[in-house]
Amino acid sequence: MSQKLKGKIAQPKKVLVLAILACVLSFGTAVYAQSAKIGGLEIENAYTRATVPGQQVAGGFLKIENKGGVDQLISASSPAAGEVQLHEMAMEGNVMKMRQLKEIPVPAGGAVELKPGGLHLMLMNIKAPFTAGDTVPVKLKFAKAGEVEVKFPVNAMGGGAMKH
Ligand SMILES: [Cu+2]
Repeated sequence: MSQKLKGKIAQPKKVLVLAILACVLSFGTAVYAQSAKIGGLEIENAYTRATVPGQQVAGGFLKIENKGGVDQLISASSPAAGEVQLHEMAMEGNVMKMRQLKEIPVPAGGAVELKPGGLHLMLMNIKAPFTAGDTVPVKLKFAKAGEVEVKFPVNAMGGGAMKH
């Protein structure tokens, strides 16, 4: 990923995190369980985005912190989607392209962030539109730590999330 692209992404991401935080605070605790733990792994700031009718795919974003040894995210699934793929978005020349990955490495004692414009989950063939305020359960499978279900809050599209 080019430095130029990184710079562009950094700012909106901060705003988005604040928007999610605002949602969590105003809606209480139970519904917006956006973090989870398994073994030495901590999943944080998981979210997806509202879709429009007819939209077949949605991105899933999260941060994985690893206090243990090296691991790999090897698959994901959700009852809300026909299939969940591991994707990477990167510039090829001046064209933004997505490609499917077999696994996403989680470095020992480090972290990996799935975020717009980079690594992400791709929820394919979603069964019903995602509505802001809903949550989408996604099961993540790690090579060593095993499986964990994370509830992804659905963020409003664009600036809509800010109204909370
Ligand atoms: Cu994708």
